[in-house]
Amino acid sequence: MCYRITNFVLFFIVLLTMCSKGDSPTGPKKNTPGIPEPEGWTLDWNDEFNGTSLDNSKWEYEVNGRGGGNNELQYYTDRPENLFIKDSMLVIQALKENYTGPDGARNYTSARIRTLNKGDWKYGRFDIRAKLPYGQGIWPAFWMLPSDGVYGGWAASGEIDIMELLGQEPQKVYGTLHYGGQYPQNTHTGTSYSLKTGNFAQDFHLFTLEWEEGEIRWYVDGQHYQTQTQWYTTNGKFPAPFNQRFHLLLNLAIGGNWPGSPDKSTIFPQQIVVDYVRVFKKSE
Ligand SMILES: [Ca+2]
Repeated sequence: MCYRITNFVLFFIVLLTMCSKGDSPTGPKKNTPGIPEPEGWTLDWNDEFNGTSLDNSKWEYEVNGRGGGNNELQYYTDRPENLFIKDSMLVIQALKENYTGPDGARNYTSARIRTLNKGDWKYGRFDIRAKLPYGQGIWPAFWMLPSDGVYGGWAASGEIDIMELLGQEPQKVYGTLHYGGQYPQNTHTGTSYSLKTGNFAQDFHLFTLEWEEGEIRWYVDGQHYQTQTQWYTTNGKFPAPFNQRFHLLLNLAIGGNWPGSPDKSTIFPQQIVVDYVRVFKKSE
């Protein structure tokens, strides 16, 4: 009897502990338990990349050789050569190789993934811990596009760039908003953050975007470097277009209008290594 009571009490303690982590012990596990939450924010979605392959319930590959609207040189594939999970890290790998697909022949391959209709958020905090590639013509990006496009074609419905880096300046990252009218009536505003020593290819860094109604903030390693509160769209009132659902994109572009092409100095392969992607909602 005594033994059974002890067991019963133990069972309740275990049950209470499990419940206090926010997951029902029998229900579906939405998030990885034990993820630390920044003050004022509650975990809503995350990928720690603990599996053996990309989680298709969270991500979708974008396979094409169309150049991303920027005359980029890569063919994005869904092959393990270009994207794999290793040591609880997501690796997006750009290769210099001849590759031919339905969109034609390209001299580089890479990968681009998104959370469209699997992870879509209006407001939130987005944390991405990653090590970035380097070299002339190398262009990694963590960014967001509108999931519904209610204000019209790019960039009337907006674009939020959490982090972009040009590999020829591997110590500097950019945070940018694109908005205004549909191309070519669009505009953009943003700024950059530079490391005082070293570069983003040498070690992991935390890239954070905090998006609230009427205000968007950018951080690197918890250091705030930009706030934007002014934008517009020709097809809606402020805070449009940044008052609708957006989804995440991670990609490693090669070449294109902004970075220019790789040259003899560029070393391949190049990798983005992502430790985790975590999305938080403002705590009630
Ligand atoms: Ca991880």
